Amino acid sequence: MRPFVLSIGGSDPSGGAGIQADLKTLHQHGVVGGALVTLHTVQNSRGVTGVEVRDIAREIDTVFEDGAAAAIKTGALGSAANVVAVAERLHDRSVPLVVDPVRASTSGAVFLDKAAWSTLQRELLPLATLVTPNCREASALAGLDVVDVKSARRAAEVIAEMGPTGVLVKGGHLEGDPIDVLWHRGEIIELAGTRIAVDARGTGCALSAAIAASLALGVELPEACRRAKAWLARALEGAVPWGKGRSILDHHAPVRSD
Ligand code: PXL
Repeated sequence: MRPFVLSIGGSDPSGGAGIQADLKTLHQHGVVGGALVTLHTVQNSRGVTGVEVRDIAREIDTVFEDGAAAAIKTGALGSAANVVAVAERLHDRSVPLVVDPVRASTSGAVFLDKAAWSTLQRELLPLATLVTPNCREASALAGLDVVDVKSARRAAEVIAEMGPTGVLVKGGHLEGDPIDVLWHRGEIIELAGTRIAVDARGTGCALSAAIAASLALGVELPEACRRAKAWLARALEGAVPWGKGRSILDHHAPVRSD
């Protein structure tokens, strides 16, 4: 039976990021996706121009009183209350939890204010199987500037002290070919990639959803990260230039286990 994976995040009506990207990614990876909307964005390929946050506590309860998830992924949570609502209900660490610590859109719309960001750091990160910050988010979490692989490694170690089982500092915003740094159970693994010169939205959403899908299917964390990164490269290569701004990933890109 296909496992159920729940994405908890924001809605992007134009289909590039957020729960829409997650659902397509989950489906492509062969799991059954569910999606719980924390906030609505007003958004197109050129950026986010509005954010409307919702309360999600009752919706999480209603989903989980009925059935279980084999993995959970969080994206933009919108408020400290939503962070707490998730943390209070996900303290069962036997279910893999992938936390994409989304703080703001590339275009600058804020999804978590300063207080909510601290709440996420304090309440949710210790519960995570994996947290997937980009360089900016890793810098904010670790309190140091992530500018190269060396500082990314250091940031991963500092974030690991907050309690997650794994930390993936994504190197997409660094110079040169993107090297992601994975800290897992005390070990650091560098995941090398080739830069693909495509400007697409929702790469972090798709990567973390792909990892959550693999974890739900029983793949070990380092291998889940490797497969997700390789799939994301193919999704970038086939990205669809829709609208006047940044492209939409090819969520139909083939998933491979080699
Ligand atoms: O890529 C981060 C992100 C996550 N979730 C939603 C978004 C964005 C970026 O714009 O809109 C809903």
